[in-house]
Amino acid sequence: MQTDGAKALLAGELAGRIASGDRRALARAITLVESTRAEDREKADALLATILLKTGKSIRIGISGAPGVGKSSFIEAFGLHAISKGHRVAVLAVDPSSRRGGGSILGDKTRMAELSKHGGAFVRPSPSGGTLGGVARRTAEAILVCEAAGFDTVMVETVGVGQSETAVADMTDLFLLLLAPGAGDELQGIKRGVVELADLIAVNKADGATIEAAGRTAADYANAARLLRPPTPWWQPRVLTCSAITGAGVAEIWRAVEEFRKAGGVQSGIKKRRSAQAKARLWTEISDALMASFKSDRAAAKLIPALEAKIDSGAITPGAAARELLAAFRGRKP
Ligand SMILES: Nc1nc2c(ncn2[C@@H]2O[C@H](COP(=O)(O)OP(=O)(O)OP(=O)(O)O)[C@@H](O)[C@H]2O)c(=O)[nH]1
Ligand SMILES: [Mg+2]
Repeated sequence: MQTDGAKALLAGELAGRIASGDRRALARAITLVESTRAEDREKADALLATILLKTGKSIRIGISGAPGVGKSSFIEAFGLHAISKGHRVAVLAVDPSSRRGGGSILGDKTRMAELSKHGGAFVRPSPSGGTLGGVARRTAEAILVCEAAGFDTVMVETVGVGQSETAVADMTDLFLLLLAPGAGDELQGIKRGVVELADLIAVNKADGATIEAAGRTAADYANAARLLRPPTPWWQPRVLTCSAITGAGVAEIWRAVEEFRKAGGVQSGIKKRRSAQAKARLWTEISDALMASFKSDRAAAKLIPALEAKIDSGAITPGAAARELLAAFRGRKP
């Protein structure tokens, strides 16, 4: 059993190596936060506590869309464009589906061939196994680790097959929905409500034989988007077209991201979003572990306001706060 001092020392060393740009340390740290072993969890919490003040400075972009719409190809083009503008790009994937044979991960690797090799990028395939909630929490923490490593742009790809879009929208600043030309959202397998989550909608494959269909699809969605209530009062969702293959429209989407970031900085719009997300995650942590009995425990309930305040001020992760509450709860049991 390691003492707290020894754990802090190890966390400090790993944090230092991450900050200095050590790729292997970054990969190791993400493996640590993804681990479900209790002893790794302690080390991960120590690491996250050490790096927390260095996190939060990136733009977090969630990218979703039906299978085959071109998410990975788009991220390759989009990520390379961002790098050409001087940014450093980390890509994380969330894949809660049962496709664990390695197929999609392998596919993503080959489709992001150039980005994966680029010195300004870090591409991490999805953690395998576990519930969506578990995968989502680990990805949220992996975002923090990437930020501590100096990545100023973090993209989270998820395949739109259920609740995963919501999970990704709940851990990012900007939710970008990719669509294919032609079909309406039901036909594309987009669940009701997902379009309403989007800050940006991009109709991909605006090239070759599908260029006109892409334009029509974008116009249809732009009309629909005007009728929707925007997810936030400070940003009106936009609909654009692009081609991951020719690169058309990619620069415009990046510009829209920059404008979103600017708008979200005014009156702390993005900060408020993150604050709401962090509080939501705190509660997911608790309910996953001990929902029913925990909710009736007064000793734990008393600690909640102070911990939420600490999350707000950036002093603690939602995960670490949840474990503190559970410890207080367990302390009351015989
Ligand atoms: N014409 C055209 N084809 C594209 C474009 N983007 C992607 N594709 C093709 O569409 C197919 C799927 O692309 P992916 O990037 O793997 O799509 P994905 O959404 O990541 O797929 P999953 O991860 O399996 O859900 C591939 O054959 C791509 O070459 C595009 O802009 N134009
Ligand atoms: Mg993909």
